[in-house]
Amino acid sequence: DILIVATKNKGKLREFQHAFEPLGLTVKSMYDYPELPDVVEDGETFAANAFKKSKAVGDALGLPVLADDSGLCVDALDGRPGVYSARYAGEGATDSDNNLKLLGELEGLKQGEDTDQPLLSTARFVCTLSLYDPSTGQELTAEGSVDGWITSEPSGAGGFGYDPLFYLPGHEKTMAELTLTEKQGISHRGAALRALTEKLAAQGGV
Ligand code: ITT
Ligand code: NA
Repeated sequence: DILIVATKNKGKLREFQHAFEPLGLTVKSMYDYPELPDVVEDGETFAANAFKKSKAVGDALGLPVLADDSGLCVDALDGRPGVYSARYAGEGATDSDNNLKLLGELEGLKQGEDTDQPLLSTARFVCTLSLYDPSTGQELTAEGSVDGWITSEPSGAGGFGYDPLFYLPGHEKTMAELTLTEKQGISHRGAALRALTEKLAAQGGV
């Protein structure tokens, strides 16, 4: 069986493959459907953007589609970058551009404070999943989050996006220092996937 995930993000894709391939599902992404146009993500919430993606791709293919909208909410920045996490440093920004932008903003706030303190602000990763079935028009959603700190000392080569800057005090590691299996056990995406699986089981399958 296949599972279509409406994503072009290779880091997300690796995590979905890691979660679903042991269950015998082949994960397809937008790289398998290059003819489909990009979905405009102009929603104000993760849930709105996740549904825009699952619905546009599900309707275009006539098959059930899973979409993920996620991001980083930093307390010292009143929740930014939030739904703008992918393009925080501008349209076409790389993960490294976004990480530099985040450190720049937080270092800017720190002036006059304890400048040796590497933990700059509390933060949380949020993930909303949307599973849409065009044959019934039904949508299932699930959300997950994980709390941590933004550190001025990036570390780790795993994960993607803001993971090297996201410090988990309970593990004394950044998210980028975790294996895929460890990250799945802790992360916003892992939590959202478990919540979605429970909802699916409760209603007896897709
Ligand atoms: P798709 O829409 O194609 O899925 P995207 O990267 O544009 O890919 P989003 O709009 O959901 O996806 O943006 C999410 C951004 O939030 C992502 O680019 C990362 O910068 C960040 N992010 C989300 N999950 C993350 C994670 O597990 N670790 C680190 N950063 C993450
Ligand atoms: Na988005």
